[in-house]
Amino acid sequence: MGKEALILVDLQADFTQVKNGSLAVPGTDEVYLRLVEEELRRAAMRGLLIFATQDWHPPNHISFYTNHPDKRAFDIVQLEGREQILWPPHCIQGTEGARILVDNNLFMAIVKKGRDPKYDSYSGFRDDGGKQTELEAILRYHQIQRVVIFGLALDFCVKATALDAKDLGFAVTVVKGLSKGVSPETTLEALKTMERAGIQIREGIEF
Ligand code: VGL
Ligand code: ZN
Repeated sequence: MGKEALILVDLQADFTQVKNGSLAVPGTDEVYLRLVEEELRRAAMRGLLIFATQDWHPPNHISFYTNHPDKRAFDIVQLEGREQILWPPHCIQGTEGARILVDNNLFMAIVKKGRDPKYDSYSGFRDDGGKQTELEAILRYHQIQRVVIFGLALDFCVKATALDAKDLGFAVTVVKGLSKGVSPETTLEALKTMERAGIQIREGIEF
């Protein structure tokens, strides 16, 4: 079946209800967090490699509505021809809100994204300006052929990371039961888009 790795996407305080995050995703309660950590521990015990992505924005990041005069949270603007949703400030580098909420030692690497103030980066592989992170190189180094992806948010960063992984030639599974979306409509759309792209959608991790 080829070598497999897990990628946990953006399980950070600002995206969770437990920590009263600025961009809390529905369903991110204590039960969800415990379930994810338990599954990660099981995977680690079986020797699977686990990676994490971490949204890591400077305070002047372009995706924050506060950096656009007269805009409000969730407004949509055009930036260099791309649609950009303006979010509440979140995951600011070196703050509580940016912390990953499970044991950080579970990860072989934590890949930070969204560090360039000028570009957003839903994908763990590259930002909207096309600049790559180190994630692909690390997976190739470990000869990974299949990635199992889950986390937050299913309709944004999980989706973008999964689609890029597929584009890069990895076999991709997204674990729906360990992911949460910002809204039901965009979550349904994301699941359809990913399925059409040849990504497997699973309820749980299969060992
Ligand atoms: C995300 C919105 C803004 C995510 C990151 O992790 O899905 N969503 N930045
Ligand atoms: Zn972000």
